[in-house]
Amino acid sequence: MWSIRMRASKKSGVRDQGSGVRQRQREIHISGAEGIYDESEIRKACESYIKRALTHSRGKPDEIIITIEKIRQKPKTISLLPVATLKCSSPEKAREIITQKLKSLDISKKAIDKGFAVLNSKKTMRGASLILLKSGRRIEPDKERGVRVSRMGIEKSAEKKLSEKLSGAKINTTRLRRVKEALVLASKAASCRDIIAEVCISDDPDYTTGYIASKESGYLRIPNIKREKEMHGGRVFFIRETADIAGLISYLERKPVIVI
Ligand code: PML
Repeated sequence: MWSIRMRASKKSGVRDQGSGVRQRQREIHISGAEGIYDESEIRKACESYIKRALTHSRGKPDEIIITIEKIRQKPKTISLLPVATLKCSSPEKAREIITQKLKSLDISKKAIDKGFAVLNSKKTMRGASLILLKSGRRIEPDKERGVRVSRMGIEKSAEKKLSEKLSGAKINTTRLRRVKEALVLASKAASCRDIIAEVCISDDPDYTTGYIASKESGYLRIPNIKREKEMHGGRVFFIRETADIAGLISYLERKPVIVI
């Protein structure tokens, strides 16, 4: 089996007033995606990732990186979180729902406020922020990049069953792929003992449904979590204070996991 990962970005340059020479460049995240595939699927998966990178509503990238890597370790098998879609009419209401859920999981106000600051920031990260659930301290080693949840996929028959279930729940075909990918990612994260909850807002300006996920309540989709055309978004994990941080990051980034 092979892990295929794509990330697309563009540089924003700041020019020196006098010389016109580019001084400082910031990488702006455009799009990212990944999965675990059989060798026979590599070409098709790459074509689809390239198309996705070139047609993203966050703009045109000037760099697309595709990594195709053979998985040597036996993947850990996990199950999917249960999915439900909540009723929510505005970002303000979404914030109330999320705050209440996070408080019920014993996550402090300080940590919740830190989470929303990351999710509402204009500086979107390509990975996730890790926030300690009491102190609210951010512990991801690189605050611009964050931690990317990686090396996860879904077994074919499980994917077919999931597609049928989501279609039956009136999630239309244009959303299906996105929901499946986010659900697989959230299920990998929730399988980690020290992750108590996750909140995600898409950084896609055309996509306004987000979610909160936890082992206790599953994957709860939240419509209208942001307004259309807003560019902010991201992903935050609330972490147990006593977590083995290096072990947690290594699990999220490197451990191959397959949903069955
Ligand atoms: C993203 O890929 O932009 C994040 C999607 C989060 C929400 C997916 C859903 O509708 O459940």
